Amino acid sequence: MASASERRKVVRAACPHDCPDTCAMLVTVEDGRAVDVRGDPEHPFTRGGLCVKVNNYEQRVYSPERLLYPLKRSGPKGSGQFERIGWHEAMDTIRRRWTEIIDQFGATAILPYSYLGTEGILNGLNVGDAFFNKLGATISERTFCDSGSCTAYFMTIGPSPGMDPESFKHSKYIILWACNTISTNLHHWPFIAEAKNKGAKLVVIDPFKTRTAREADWHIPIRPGADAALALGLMNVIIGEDLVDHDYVQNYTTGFDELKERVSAYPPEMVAKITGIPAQDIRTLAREYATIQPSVIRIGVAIERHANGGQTVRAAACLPALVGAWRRVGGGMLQLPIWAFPVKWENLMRPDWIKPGTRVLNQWRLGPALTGEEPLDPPIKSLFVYNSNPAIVVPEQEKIIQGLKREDIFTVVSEQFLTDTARYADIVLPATTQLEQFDLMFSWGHLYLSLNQPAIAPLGESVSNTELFRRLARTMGFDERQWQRSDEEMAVDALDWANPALQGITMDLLKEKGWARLNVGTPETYAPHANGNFLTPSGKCEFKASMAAGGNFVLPLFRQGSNEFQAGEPVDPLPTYVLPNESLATNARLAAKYPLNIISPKSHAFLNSSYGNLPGQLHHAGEQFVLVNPKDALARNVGEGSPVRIFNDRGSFEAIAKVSSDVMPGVVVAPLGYWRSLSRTGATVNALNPSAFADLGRAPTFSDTLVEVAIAESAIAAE
Ligand SMILES: Nc1nc2c(c(=O)[nH]1)N[C@H]1C(S)=C(S)[C@@H](COP(=O)(O)OP(=O)(O)OC[C@H]3O[C@@H](n4cnc5c(=O)[nH]c(N)nc54)[C@H](O)[C@@H]3O)O[C@H]1N2
Ligand SMILES: Nc1nc2c(c(=O)[nH]1)N[C@H]1C(S)=C(S)[C@@H](COP(=O)(O)OP(=O)(O)OC[C@H]3O[C@@H](n4cnc5c(=O)[nH]c(N)nc54)[C@H](O)[C@@H]3O)O[C@H]1N2
Ligand SMILES: [Mo]
Repeated sequence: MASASERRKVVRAACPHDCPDTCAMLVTVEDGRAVDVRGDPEHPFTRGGLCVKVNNYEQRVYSPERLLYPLKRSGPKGSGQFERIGWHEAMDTIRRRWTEIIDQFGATAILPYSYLGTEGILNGLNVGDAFFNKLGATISERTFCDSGSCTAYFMTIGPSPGMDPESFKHSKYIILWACNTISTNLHHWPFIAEAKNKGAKLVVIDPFKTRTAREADWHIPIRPGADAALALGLMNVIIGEDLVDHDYVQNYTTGFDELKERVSAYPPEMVAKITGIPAQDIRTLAREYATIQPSVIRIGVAIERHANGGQTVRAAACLPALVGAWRRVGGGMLQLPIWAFPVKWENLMRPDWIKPGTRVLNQWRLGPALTGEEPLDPPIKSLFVYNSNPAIVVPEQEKIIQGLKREDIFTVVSEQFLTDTARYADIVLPATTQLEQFDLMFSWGHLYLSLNQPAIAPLGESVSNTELFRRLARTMGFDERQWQRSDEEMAVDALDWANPALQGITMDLLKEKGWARLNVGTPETYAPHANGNFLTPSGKCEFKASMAAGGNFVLPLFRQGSNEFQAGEPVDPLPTYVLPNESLATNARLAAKYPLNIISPKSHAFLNSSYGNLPGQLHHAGEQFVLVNPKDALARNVGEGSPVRIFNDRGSFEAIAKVSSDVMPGVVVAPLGYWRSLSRTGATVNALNPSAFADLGRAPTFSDTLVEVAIAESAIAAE
């Protein structure tokens, strides 16, 4: 008989989600079944906490809705009718269909589509790249998240981790800019709260009074997309009132004189008109930010989501150098500390296998690409989706659904659940959850490397993504070493173990402890740019960006190693403000028809669209809703709880109105993540969003969307 310790064990794991926190988890397993998932109290950043999504992760794992076997479609696309098949038949069908397509149209007729359903280094962003590069498929340019911000940040500061998130406890002035920390980066909050308790001032800049904004000393509502104007206005005051750290600027920056001239065009009175923030508040914010040191700016991902998103990050990234905030621990800027992790991305992606001239398709264009609206030669004949749910997270939702319905597109989806995308698949392949797989985890919100060890055996016939691509490679006759390695061998190959950041960290240590802090100094000492050392071409913080001369670009990480600058897309080398694509000033006719600006931030209870089908999180989130300011509600006869239709020329969806002055007039808020199949009219917020690119890094423009709100017809009919 097995002893009690054999029957019951605690396994060290790490949260798989695309979230900055990458929590250390402890999984209790009894008789091969995970009975409890909790945070590891010893982890210095996540400190034993999880969140409303992952507290009961075992319910996700054992959900009766989990996909456990390969399926083939047995009804019309989208009907959700499938029948169980074996892996052999699934792989055989894929091989047959792909071979036909490749013979007739060439391999670029196959479009892989993925993002960060799991964030693991092995099973995450790049897990399929080597396979699809070998196959010669179209390259998916994945600019889902922070791509514009990264381009801008690289141009200004370079691939620096920036400030240690834990050093926020030493900050005296904290600006959370388009970032809802308490919902989207919860484990960072205690460090901010500690600073606040020691007297630091917390400022939140957001059109909407979020959970985080409620806790701030000062919430500054701003019109969506106006942030660059604010940053330029702050610099106007800082330079005009001589609050500049001249010594820092002289030694560690480039382009001050040009910046000075540029910002002279943004006096507070003018910026007030653009942003909706009173001129006096702009002056106060500039003075406090410049003089209360160390000050820090934390930018959220949402800051990039409009026509001017990249230049907004450029402008914000100039501020800390201008006032010398980088000099002290607790000062500077936090974007993504991911750049501290020495991952050998090329080893995962194998860009060396990309055939010259292979077509690249940006992921925001999925709808037009599938419907044929975007002329493609060859057209897309097969779609292979893993780690993503494009039917919900990608704009122009109606076009995506139309495209997914096409009988002539062979669609395969690897998933844990029958998502709104998977419903349209010809073949569905079951994927493991984090408790059933091995992975190594970076973080984009702290400086700890984690190891996720499998706690239980895969459920049903589900397989990890690494195993999925081993099987596909075998099916297609690829026999390179790439697919003959075990997960652990892959992990060894995935990191640059000789890099100083990994000094003292070994696989054995990770196995024993679960995680290790990168060797980059401590939160008490880490001040990466106290003496400049920026990672730009000049080694300085480039107010005037030398990289702008090459044009717009997307980081190699998001487009698999080919980092050509995009000729013909000139970039202003100085931070600048340009009008949103959709606004009164840019298109008065559009604004007359659709006067409200919709924003679609993250839901507190979902993780993008993950958990949007699970009862606990659905209960927490409530029915799909839209927040409307009382003035806008009154003008439309909309009351609290009214069913409303939110619409523009691209589409519409229905939701329950919540009337609240938490949102500024002229703006409505509809959180991301609700499922179409569980919504009132089979549509969610991305039915309204455009697939237009922002100015840098081909980032999305979710916050640059005009709509109108009206009482839903169903509600009128019921009266
Ligand atoms: N609970 C939860 N946590 C998550 C996620 C989730 O879905 N749910 N998703 C994860 C992922 S993938 C990401 S990228 C991060 C994102 O996390 P955040 O960076 O916090 O992004 P959002 O929640 O989308 O938006 C943050 C805030 O920006 C505001 N905002 C929108 N447009 C503008 C604008 O133009 N200007 C300004 N100043 N503010 C604006 C919104 O009102 C919102 O409150 O969260 C991660 N964590
Ligand atoms: N309107 C609007 N749209 C947005 C955003 C917004 O704020 N507003 N945010 C954007 C941002 S920042 C992001 S990051 C994207 C996120 O977009 P996605 O990365 O597509 O995020 P999810 O919706 O969570 O879909 C991930 C899917 O992967 C599945 N999955 C999880 N683990 C595995 C695995 O191991 N294997 C396989 N095969 N599948 C797995 C999950 O079940 C889930 O269905 O959305 C973007 N879209
Ligand atoms: Mo994201």
